[in-house]
Amino acid sequence: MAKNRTFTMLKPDAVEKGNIGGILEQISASGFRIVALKMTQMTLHDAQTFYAVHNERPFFGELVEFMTRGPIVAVVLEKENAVEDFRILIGATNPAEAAEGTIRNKFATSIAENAVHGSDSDENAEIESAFHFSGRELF
Ligand code: FUP
Repeated sequence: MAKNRTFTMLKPDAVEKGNIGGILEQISASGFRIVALKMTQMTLHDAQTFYAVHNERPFFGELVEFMTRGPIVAVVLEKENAVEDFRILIGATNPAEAAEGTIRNKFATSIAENAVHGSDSDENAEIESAFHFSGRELF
């Protein structure tokens, strides 16, 4: 199977709790290669744009507030079957439903503060990667 890419963010809750190292360690140990990585803080406009697909949902305001309250770590990852395998590695959106040993099971506290993002398709991985990184930042 060909290698492909996915995009993740370690969210403000994960950064606040000092979990950057623990999460990146689990990602690397699971066979993902880091293609790009940066610590940054999303503006209100950034978060509204990144999550535009959810703008009619009741949780949109809280989501945008949460995602802008502190720095995040944006990462592009490469692996065979990257998108699907990364979704398995992070577990269900709600950590109460996330399988034992998944990143959200270990590091998330609620459906809103769920530690990590993971792209849900190859197409969105490309869009989300381009949102945070220029071509020269991808290695
Ligand atoms: P996921 O793809 O697992 O990140 O989940 P979604 O795309 O469905 O949701 C995106 C983000 O919206 C979640 F990471 C957290 C937030 N969210 C809520 O705060 N409440 C909900 O009921 C659903 C999602």
